[in-house]
Amino acid sequence: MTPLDDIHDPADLKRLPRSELPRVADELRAEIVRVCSRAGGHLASSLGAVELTVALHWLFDSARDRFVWDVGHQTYGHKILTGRRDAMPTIRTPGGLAGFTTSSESVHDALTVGHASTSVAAAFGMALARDARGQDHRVIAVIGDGALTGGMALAALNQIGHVKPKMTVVLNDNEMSISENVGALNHTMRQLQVKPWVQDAEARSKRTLEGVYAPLAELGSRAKSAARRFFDPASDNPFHAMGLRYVGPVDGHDVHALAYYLEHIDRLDGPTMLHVVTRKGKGLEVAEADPITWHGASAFDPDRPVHVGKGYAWSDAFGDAAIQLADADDRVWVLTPAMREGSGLVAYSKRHPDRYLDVGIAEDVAVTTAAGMALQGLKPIVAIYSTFLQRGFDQVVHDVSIENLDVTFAIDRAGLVGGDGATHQGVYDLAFLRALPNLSVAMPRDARQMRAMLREAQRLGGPKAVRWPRGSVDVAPEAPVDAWDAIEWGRAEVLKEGSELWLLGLGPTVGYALEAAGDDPRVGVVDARFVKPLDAALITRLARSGARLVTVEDHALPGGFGSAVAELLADRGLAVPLTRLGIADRIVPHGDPKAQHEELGYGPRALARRVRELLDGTEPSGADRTNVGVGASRSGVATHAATSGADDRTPN
Ligand code: HTL
Ligand code: MG
Repeated sequence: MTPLDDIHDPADLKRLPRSELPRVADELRAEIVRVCSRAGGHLASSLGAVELTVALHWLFDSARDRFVWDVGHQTYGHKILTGRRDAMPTIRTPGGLAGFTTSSESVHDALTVGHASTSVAAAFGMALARDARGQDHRVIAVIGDGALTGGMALAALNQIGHVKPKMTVVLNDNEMSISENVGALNHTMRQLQVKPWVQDAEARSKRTLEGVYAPLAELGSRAKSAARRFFDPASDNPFHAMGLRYVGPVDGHDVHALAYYLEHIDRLDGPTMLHVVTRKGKGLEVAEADPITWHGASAFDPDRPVHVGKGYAWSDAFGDAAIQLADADDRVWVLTPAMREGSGLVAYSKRHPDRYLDVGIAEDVAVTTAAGMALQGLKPIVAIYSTFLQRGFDQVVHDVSIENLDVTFAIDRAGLVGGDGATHQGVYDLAFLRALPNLSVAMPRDARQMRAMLREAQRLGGPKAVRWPRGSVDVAPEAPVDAWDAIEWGRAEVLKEGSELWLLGLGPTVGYALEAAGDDPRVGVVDARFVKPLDAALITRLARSGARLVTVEDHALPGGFGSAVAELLADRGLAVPLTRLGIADRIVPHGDPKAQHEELGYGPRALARRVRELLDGTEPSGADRTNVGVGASRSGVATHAATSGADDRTPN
């Protein structure tokens, strides 16, 4: 029987004596490794936050106090301690626990989250609401050093330091984002860490042990001077300069020290930042040695942990294409908002370190920096996930589209993304990009087409977006840029002729359409390739033939590819039967994308059924058939069965 076996609720933890906390932490760490070895997941971040998690839950009450975890990917320990231990093996799998904190999953999850840098503003709002409503609960944001590079986090701190509500911001500083953290503040945090307090780790933890609960005045003189440094309001401290009380740095793996300082801070008024130094991957040798690889793990053998590679992905195809584009033209730059690995840019960053820029978790900065570069004659490529481009939308409108600048957006993870779930689905970019003047949007169906589109985007200039899904792709045969396929911008491709019904696919749904069409001579298949500009001539010709049109997209229906086709038909007065398949107006939770495509009605099998119904006239007329029976239950958990492939479950 371990201490953890007796913890079914945080109240059980609170009953344990302080001396038991290190044992709980060790057991919690082992449990996280066990869970991730079977289910995969955000292993390294969760391991680094174990002591912090134990200290917070031992002291405070997450059902009432608000723990606001940034990103929510470091919360496996939090989930285990808050009654979800038995469900942990299902994490990130269809119908199982979400990978991030999710308010509908537990009263202990204050916020549904997945994108970085939101915790501080959300916690600020909660603190203001508490005060406005005369409540007295605690509000504690926990933000990583990576997430702190986001403008929203910094802007929120700036407000907190001005308004000064009582709240604690724990800065969990492990010197890592997914890759090495970047930015000037990152260097400043290193300097803060060099304080003697941190250098003298062993003596410190002994001292802290002796000093826990003792009021500061009762501490020995050495501890007192250390404590003075600790609460040092030095004006060169950036957080103090923003109006927060700064405490730290504290060894984030010393659970007694954490409990001591958290409790002490709790007695103070106003906002306090507690700077906690942790090690990403703490306690699992391979993860400590290589926290980048182990940021997100697939299932592994806990006795011999080896990271399983993913094969050749769309991101790799992009990275290879980017290298060649930059080889061929020294005006090419690639910018990433903290997603070097996920965007396939490791090799590029080594090959062209002087034309590579990681701006931190700051998508807005990536887009507007690219705009500045383009204004001055460079040809920047912004490599960005669809879901994170949402953070840079205004910048795309205001700084790129209006100026009609030569910025190429290389949009990864377009479509449903699997285990990361609702917060990370890349299913809105067509809708928000399609509205923008000057900007056009393409989606390839294979790696050759992808690189052809990227080259053409750069050659034509202007704002151009090329988007592709998560997952594996064929390897395009190596060829110099000049020998890449030609592609006519805005031209769709007829892949199969048909007489009665045309399936118009985009990216991955082109393959679905071909599969569903089989060799039925009545069913034609078009690879649309461009959502903007649409191939109006081709679509008009198909519409005039009297055949039914069916658009198929892995994207939200409102504003998506099908909407673009519907607008074209309406604008040209073409009254033709049109069926739009895609994601209706709903949130899609984590799951296996291929299974979800079927349930949403546009996977190959569902599509084949639908085509038969449409051709046979058995389609129920007038009924809204979009996405029947699919989607999230109130808990945000998928209702469908598990058929997931490991690849889609690997976290970002
Ligand atoms: N951009 C935005 C707006 N949100 C997210 N979540 C990402 C990108 C991708 N992302 C993560 S976790 C992470 C990034 C960049 C690194 C966070 O570093 P931090 O925490 O220092 O805050 P650490 O991992 O414990 O060191 C996910 O999508 C999960
Ligand atoms: Mg970090």
